[in-house]
Amino acid sequence: MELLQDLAWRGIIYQQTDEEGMKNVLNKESISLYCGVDPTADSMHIGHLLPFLTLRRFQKHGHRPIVLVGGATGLIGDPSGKSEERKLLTLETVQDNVSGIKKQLENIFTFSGDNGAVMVNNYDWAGSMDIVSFLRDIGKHIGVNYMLAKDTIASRLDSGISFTEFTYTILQAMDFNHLYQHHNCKLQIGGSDQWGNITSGLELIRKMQPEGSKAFGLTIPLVTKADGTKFGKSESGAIWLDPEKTTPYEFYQFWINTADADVVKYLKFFTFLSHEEIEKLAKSVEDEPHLRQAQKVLAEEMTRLIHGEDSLQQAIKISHALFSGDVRSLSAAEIKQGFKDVPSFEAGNESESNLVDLLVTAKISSSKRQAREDIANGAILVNGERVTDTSYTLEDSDRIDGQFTIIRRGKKKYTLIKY
Ligand code: 545
Repeated sequence: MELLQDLAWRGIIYQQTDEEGMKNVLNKESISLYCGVDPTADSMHIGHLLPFLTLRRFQKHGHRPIVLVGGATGLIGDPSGKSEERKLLTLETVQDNVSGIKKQLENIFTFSGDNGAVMVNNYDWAGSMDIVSFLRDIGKHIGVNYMLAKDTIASRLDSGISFTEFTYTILQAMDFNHLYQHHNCKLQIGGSDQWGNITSGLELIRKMQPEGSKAFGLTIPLVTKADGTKFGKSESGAIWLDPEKTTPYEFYQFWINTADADVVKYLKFFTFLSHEEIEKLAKSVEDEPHLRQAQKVLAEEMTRLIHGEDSLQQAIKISHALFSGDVRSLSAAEIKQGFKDVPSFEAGNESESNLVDLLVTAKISSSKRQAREDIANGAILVNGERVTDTSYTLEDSDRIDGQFTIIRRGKKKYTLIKY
């Protein structure tokens, strides 16, 4: 199926500058296209992912993706979607962030082969530009009226916007013009908040490039949830791509917990499954929602894409162990991931300890009497096994990998004992 038809089927196109023109170009040639990200954080989260996955769809159809990291624009700050002036980041912070984000993007693309992806940093051309050249060669082509009409600028005129942020859109325009000229880049894509910046680029290309030059812009819709809450957040905050910030297990769980009302849309947006596969899963959501087949496939595809096969298998293993209660099969590393948000207790290093005492000091049971009652009632599980002996003492063999004992009280209340 044609690329643009596929994108439309998936609901990935929000706005396009020239639909017919774009179609004609894609029908006859392989193009280069780009999407940028500013290193304003040390990791991307899943809210940033969609435009880059869309670049990859173009790559699968033979086009060349250019991934731009905004080493220069990150020092300025995009006013798009922000109701207040941003705080400037230091040069050092931005540089640190650049390396983290580059690594994440490198995982998503293939950089070798005929249409291998290219990574660029706008600091390489914008960082050393002098102010006189900027004002003479670039600024002269962009009308202030034109800029004031942009939503992202107009919406800030009352609350205030510095000249720095006001100028941001010209920097992004310069990038598009630079990539057009040096990489024959004909298309920029981005989230719907990037429309103003993308069209600034087209304006600059029109003014600076030879007559007949033609480039395009395409934006992607904001990902929404059927229940109206914000996409991409769990109770513990954003879902980051960095496994240190969001473990692969948490990442997997996030997708597993997708509502039936959203799951087909996310399969279309985020996965590279075929239409037939997605339609089959859609039917399964209708006919046998309790199986959560679509959620499982979504979680698998996404975790494999971002964290790789090994981390996916670990995430599945942790999920099964937590579901069945058979936590003994987990390694210390898996326990660390799976029990990240579970209350924990640092035990002293004595080699044996009385279970009743431990239940009280770790605040699992409210008193010794309660602890004995809990044990006798069969409410206490040590590493997944019920202990009903009130005189039980924990031994070295109760420490998984010498590091952890998992105590469960009742159906779900886990406490992680750390040594
Ligand atoms: C800079 C120079 C260019 C082209 C693009 C840019 C970046 C662009 C921008 N994009 C957003 C962004 O967020 C911060 C991420 C922190 C790790 O600000 N001006 O950098 C987001 N973008 C992805 C999508 C977006 C957008 O990275 O486009 O819409 C979110 O979905 O907000 O020459």
